[in-house]
Amino acid sequence: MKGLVIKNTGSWVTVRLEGGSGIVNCKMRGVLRLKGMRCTNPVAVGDIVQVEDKGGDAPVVGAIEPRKNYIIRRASNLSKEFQIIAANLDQAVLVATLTNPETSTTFIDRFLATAEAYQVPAVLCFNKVDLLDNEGMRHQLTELQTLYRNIGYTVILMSARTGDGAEALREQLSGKMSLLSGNSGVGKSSIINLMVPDAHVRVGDVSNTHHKGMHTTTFSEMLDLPGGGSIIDTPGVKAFGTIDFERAEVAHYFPEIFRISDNCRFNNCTHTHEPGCAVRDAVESGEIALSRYTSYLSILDEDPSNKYRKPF
Ligand SMILES: Nc1nc2c(ncn2[C@@H]2O[C@H](COP(=O)(O)OP(=O)(O)OP(=O)(O)O)[C@@H](O)[C@H]2O)c(=O)[nH]1
Ligand SMILES: [Mg+2]
Ligand SMILES: [Zn+2]
Repeated sequence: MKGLVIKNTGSWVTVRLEGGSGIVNCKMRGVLRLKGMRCTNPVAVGDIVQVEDKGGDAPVVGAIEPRKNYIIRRASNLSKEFQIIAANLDQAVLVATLTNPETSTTFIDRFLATAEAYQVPAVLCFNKVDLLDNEGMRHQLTELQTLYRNIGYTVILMSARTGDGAEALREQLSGKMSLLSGNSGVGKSSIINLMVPDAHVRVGDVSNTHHKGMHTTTFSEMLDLPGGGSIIDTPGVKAFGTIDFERAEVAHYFPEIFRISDNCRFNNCTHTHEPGCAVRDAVESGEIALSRYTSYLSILDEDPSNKYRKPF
């Protein structure tokens, strides 16, 4: 039997069988642990898998069909473990907030670079715009919106609380398989509940003292949108460690840096110290945002022992 993985709790995988033959909870089989790969979840939501029912206490997940694409992250800069966030996506939506919690531009850029590397179209969704109660913050949001739109990304501004801007997101999601990712507490589950009225997924608080989320969502789950398409809720992540980036490739995943690097004197320029570097000139003149260049450097600086070749 073949089916689509719609939920993964770690110990159990929920599969929707092909041809409307129902939903089954499956166990993972040990051999699916990838050899030599410290992957915390060999099967991800969005995977197409074979389900084998050999009459044990529960069916097991057998083979995984080759993936069209996936989004992957390392748990932190130091961790050697990685996690496939979701597979077979039409787009990856990063939910970010300027406050309660504050999403760092490094986090945003690492996510976007990963989406570029794995060829998943990325959308940036700034939630909680209702909390931007002063001119300074609204200005900051406008700047970020302009920055990312100019690079070429779709940027949506919204509030899951007031419903402002939700229509733009609804249109963006329509008919597609989308992942929602982001820090804990940015409102991923709140957005799901807005987009899928009968979803009733659990929503948590943001702590008053640290303005951080409480890691309310603990497993990934796919929900169907009323107008067609589906959306994947995921647990909030603290950091977005990149995987499988060769030093020379990193610039390819920052579209505006890559465009300008054509004009660098050396064609193997890393844009760190070389003379005649058009990228550093563009950072100086403000044509490339310093925040983007800083994120670029932060990926270059990652521990090379954390590099893996694409495992799949
Ligand atoms: N003011 C405001 N609060 C929001 C908005 N969206 C969500 N919240 C609140 O933010 C808190 C966290 O929301 P969740 O939807 O649980 O966030 P999450 O991203 O799913 O968090 P994790 O599951 O922990 O990753 C809740 O108290 C929500 O009510 C918004 O647009 N504006
Ligand atoms: Mg959640
Ligand atoms: Zn250069």
